[in-house]
Amino acid sequence: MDTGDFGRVLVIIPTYNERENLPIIVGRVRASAPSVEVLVVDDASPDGTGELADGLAAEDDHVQVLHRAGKQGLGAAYIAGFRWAFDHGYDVMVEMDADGSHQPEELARLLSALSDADLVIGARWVRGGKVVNWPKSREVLSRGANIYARLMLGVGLHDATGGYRAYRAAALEKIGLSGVDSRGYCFQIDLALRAVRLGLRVVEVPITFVERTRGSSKMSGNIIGEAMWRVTQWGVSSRLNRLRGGARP
Ligand SMILES: Nc1nc2c(ncn2[C@@H]2O[C@H](COP(=O)(O)OP(=O)(O)OP(=O)(O)O)[C@@H](O)[C@H]2O)c(=O)[nH]1
Ligand SMILES: [Mg+2]
Repeated sequence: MDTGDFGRVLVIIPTYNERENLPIIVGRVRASAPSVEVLVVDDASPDGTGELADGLAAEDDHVQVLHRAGKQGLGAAYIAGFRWAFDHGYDVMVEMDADGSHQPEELARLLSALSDADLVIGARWVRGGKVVNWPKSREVLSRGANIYARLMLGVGLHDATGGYRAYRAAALEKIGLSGVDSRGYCFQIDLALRAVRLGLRVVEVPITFVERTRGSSKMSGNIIGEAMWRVTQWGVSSRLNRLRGGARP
């Protein structure tokens, strides 16, 4: 299978202060999947990542850049990227972090799973999935968040927070982006939940997630808090709806 079998594939890479990582990740995507195109969505990174991205785009017609005015979170950056992809007629949208955690060399496997799916999630917490260089505390946090989301939301996913994904454009269109306002991590849970509830085919494939070795993490207490709070709200409201005999939201 070639990555071109799915039509036009766009890999969206959100960046905030990823100067050291961006050229490496873009180079790896271009080398391992030459037919796919790349969109960097930069939120006016103070370290000059946006200008660096412009330089990469000037040298390579498969690389483009969307500049945003300021840091507004991962979810908002992806929504802007998805909208741009719709406007430019792409068939598949891929989410990938800039920091090397999501390996471009595994993209072909994600895309091949898309032949029988609407959304493919690269998963760590499934058989064959791995995490390299994570401290125990991060593993506990991620596994715990996923167990909590599974219990609270009743979706059978093992890595609903995973951010290495491939969406068919038609699936994203069905999900609709206008009502999504999750900003941090819980953006990933939000979209997975919407996809499952719409009856879309969501498939998890094992990946090896590699912790960043350059630049700094944007994870924060706020991001964890937002995810906890929203997952709890979604879980409680769907239970209340079921009790009332109504449809799920
Ligand atoms: N455009 C944009 N990108 C962001 C924002 N926050 C994070 N990112 C990018 O989103 C990706 C994931 O962020 P990370 O800092 O790696 O977060 P993480 O993977 O949860 O944390 P680590 O595991 O510690 O790396 C990276 O490419 C970031 O540069 C934001 O507000 N705007
Ligand atoms: Mg990361």
